[in-house]
Amino acid sequence: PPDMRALPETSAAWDEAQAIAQDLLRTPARISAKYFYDQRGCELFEAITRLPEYYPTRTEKALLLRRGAEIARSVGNCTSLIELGAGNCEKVRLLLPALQPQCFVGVDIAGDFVQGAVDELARAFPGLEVCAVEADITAPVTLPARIAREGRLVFYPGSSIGNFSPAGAMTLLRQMRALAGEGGGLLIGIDLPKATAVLEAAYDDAAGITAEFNRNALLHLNACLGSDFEPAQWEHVAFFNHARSRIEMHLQAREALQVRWPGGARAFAAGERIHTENSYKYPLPLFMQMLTQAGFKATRAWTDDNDWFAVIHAQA
Ligand code: AVI
Repeated sequence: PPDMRALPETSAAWDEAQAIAQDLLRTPARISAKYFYDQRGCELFEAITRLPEYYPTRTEKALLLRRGAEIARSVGNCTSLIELGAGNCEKVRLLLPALQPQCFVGVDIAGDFVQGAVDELARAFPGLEVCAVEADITAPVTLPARIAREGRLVFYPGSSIGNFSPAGAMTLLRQMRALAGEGGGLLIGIDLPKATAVLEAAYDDAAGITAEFNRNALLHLNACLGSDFEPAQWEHVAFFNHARSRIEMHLQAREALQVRWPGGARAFAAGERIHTENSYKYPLPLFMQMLTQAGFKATRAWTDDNDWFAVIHAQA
């Protein structure tokens, strides 16, 4: 029987549990991609970024380093650099020497974590003012009043924009345009379409880390919902959906099974799937159009020699 001690204790936790249950009861069932990122999930994602098959992180880092001077020239005056989903603030270290902003603002849903990271950044870059803002970047972000309106560069690396639906991505781009303000800009990393084998290997690595990352969402759900998912009963499935230009990740039931939680249950047939993530791969010209539609003006893009990944500067 489900463990009733796992019943949510606060009304926010109760609402969250309701939303999770609703998604599990859909056909096909789905889990919001945000459930990947509990403590273990963040560790697994870091391990993914170091996998030989997962090219985006190292390709983007190499681009930021190699093109730093050109990026800085394109950006011009940068008073404050504002990173969305800053996490450990690792990537911005590559940009700071070239951009030389007065101030760095790290925005992340994990407030304590990003505070620690910006403090460390301040030690590594004496003279740099730093500020941590705890916020969910999918809603409009408000910065402390002391962050100047002029000369803002919003930084959104990692091709995380690809994990939103195209409509969600447009909403986010418009919010970034508002945050950057008149005369500001956006520096964003996007993953590009490429050979299916390269894409699929990046999301189904030989060491099985991405599979573990995918299955870990079930353990996170057990913690939030009090459900009794058995990760071993689920197979990791990742493929490129050509028609929608996206990697899809699913969890597929290895056998007929039932999942229970306080107040609900769902039966899964053998082979039935739960959709856990999309990762859109926008062709560069299409993404440039999206930026224009979101209200950005001139855009400049840098890609690696394989044209696998792009870093784009768009003026607000
Ligand atoms: C965070 N995000 C950009 C990753 C991606 O590539 O879509 C998440 C990920 N999922 C599986 N591997 C990595």
